[in-house]
Amino acid sequence: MAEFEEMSACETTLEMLKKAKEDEQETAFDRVQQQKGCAFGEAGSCCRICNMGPCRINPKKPDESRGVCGANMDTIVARNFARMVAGGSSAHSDHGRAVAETLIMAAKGEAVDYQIKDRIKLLEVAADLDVEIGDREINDIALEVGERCMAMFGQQEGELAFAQRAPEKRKEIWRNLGVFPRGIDREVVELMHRTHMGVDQDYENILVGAARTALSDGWGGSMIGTELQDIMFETPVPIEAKIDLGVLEEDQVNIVVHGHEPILSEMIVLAANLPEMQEKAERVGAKGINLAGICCTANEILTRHGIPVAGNVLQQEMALLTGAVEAMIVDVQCIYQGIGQIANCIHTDIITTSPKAKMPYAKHVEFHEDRALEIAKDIVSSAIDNFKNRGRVAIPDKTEALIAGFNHEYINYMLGGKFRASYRPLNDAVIDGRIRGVVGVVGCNNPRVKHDDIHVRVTRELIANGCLVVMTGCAAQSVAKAGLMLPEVAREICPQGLWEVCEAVGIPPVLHCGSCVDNSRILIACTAMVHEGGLGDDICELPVAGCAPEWMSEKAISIGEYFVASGVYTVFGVSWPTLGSKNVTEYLFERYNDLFKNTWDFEADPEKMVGKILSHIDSKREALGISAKRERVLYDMAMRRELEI
Ligand code: SF4
Ligand code: MSK
Repeated sequence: MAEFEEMSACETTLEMLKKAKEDEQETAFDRVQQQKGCAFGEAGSCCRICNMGPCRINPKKPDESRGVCGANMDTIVARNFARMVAGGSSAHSDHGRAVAETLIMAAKGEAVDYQIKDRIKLLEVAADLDVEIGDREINDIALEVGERCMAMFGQQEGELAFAQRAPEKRKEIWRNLGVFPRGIDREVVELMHRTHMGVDQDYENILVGAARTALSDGWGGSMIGTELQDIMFETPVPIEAKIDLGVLEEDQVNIVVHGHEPILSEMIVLAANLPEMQEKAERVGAKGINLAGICCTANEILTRHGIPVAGNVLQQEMALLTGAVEAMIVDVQCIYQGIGQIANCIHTDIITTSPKAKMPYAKHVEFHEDRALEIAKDIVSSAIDNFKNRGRVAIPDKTEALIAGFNHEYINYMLGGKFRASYRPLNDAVIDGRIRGVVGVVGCNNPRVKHDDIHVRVTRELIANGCLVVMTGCAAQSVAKAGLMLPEVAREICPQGLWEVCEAVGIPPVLHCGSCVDNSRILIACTAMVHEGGLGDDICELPVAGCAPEWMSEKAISIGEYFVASGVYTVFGVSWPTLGSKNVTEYLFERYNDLFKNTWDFEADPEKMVGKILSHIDSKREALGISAKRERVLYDMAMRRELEI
């Protein structure tokens, strides 16, 4: 095992890596050894956007050469970075668009398997979009909300409606810089145009443009995804569940959903629970149907239904290697082509469902919202039929419990109560030093670093230093597997102030807030902290930070960029894609501060990453005049009433 131990901090992953070797199966952990990387690509200094190239500039001698067109290192690096933002933004936003389309179909009665489950959220969103409520039918309101959201994609002028939710000072910054996002598609298209051969060749201008596109993701596409998913599938509330490969069941039909859009996975949940499907499973000799998730679609059905999570992105191949998965149903994003190769050697069916995402060695069953449940039943039924084809099964005997499903609405409720919903107690706990700061730890796994290890080390260190941590994506799953998403962890690891807050409210010190599009929930929570008062007038003044210690996806770069442009200091690990250009890197790491009042940063070492985050948080506390630990004041009812006035 020794050679494997450097690859992952996750016990079940190590177990399956050993099995992969015995079975002569290849995984991402093997392929990363074969792919040694390229110095030009790593520095961001390789350009292949026109056929005069590819052109490469030596990062060690950046001034000695240029591309055939004359593009210098700064232009090439900035264009590559901006194109990552455009790619990430387009993925989140196309997800948001699919959700808006489904809401419209549901409201029109054309997708009868979907309903409006969270009416309160619908009315809140309607109010933000200036949709008339009055005594209109709920479906009429939903239709107009869906159409307004859909219009945000094609909007050509004006300011994106959801971005109006940001603090006033932040919006002024965006207006003054000319980066207030217009339409979502427009921003992505414009950034692709600007970074086309022979267009924008001023690296500063390219990087300001990248911020506008990223903002159209965070305050646009991703936020549409999150809000409309809550409306159709309910806003999550804390729920207990299990995580890790041990959630797969030897005596049941195992179906794993993987990808991102809950439009599909919600229907699989429904279909798998139908009595007719359970009976069919029993007829083939199984004790039932066991549904589990991988990656962000797992987070969606975890936070709404408590469906167990088999693992994060680097465990998709591990789940198949158990030999216990009858079907892995995928839609879009983060799906390794490698799963097809493994599935080709075992009984598992990989079922692709989106016309946008097909792959070799997979069955394609196209998903259509107007026949959603019928198609989901067909898929579940075919998985049951596949149970008889199982070979040898080896499921790791390990799961971990977690509490998931936190978000702005629940923070508001749990801290303030149903009738006095408020961020006041959170802000007060930050002001009096019981909570040192709030840190978002988000993003993917990347086999170039030890799987899960950096997430867990960074998060553990942050809570040990009094920070409340909010998490999404695969990062959240890493930390949940390590047992840090349980309330009792607070007293074991956190300083007294933080554990007292956690125990008083009954929350873990690490809050699972959902999937990648749900990073928009963190923007809303930061804005609510500003609006509550006492912590400055803008997000950049809050003692908060963001990090993605094991990132790999373009989506992570888009998320980081919209966090920074929204005023959140953000540190990435693994490696940084602009190091070929000193100017571009300085612009993002230093001069963004003049523009957005906070910056990007890079730090691969987990201890140093935590050090940077804590010193940033402490500097913000200092600037707010709250660096000295204050006396704890216990509010009585009279004081609470006074606060409400
Ligand atoms: Fe080379 Fe310029 Fe073409 Fe890029 S755009 S490949 S630097 S010639
Ligand atoms: S799924 S984007 S690996 S977090 Fe959202 Fe995980 Fe990263 Fe995909």
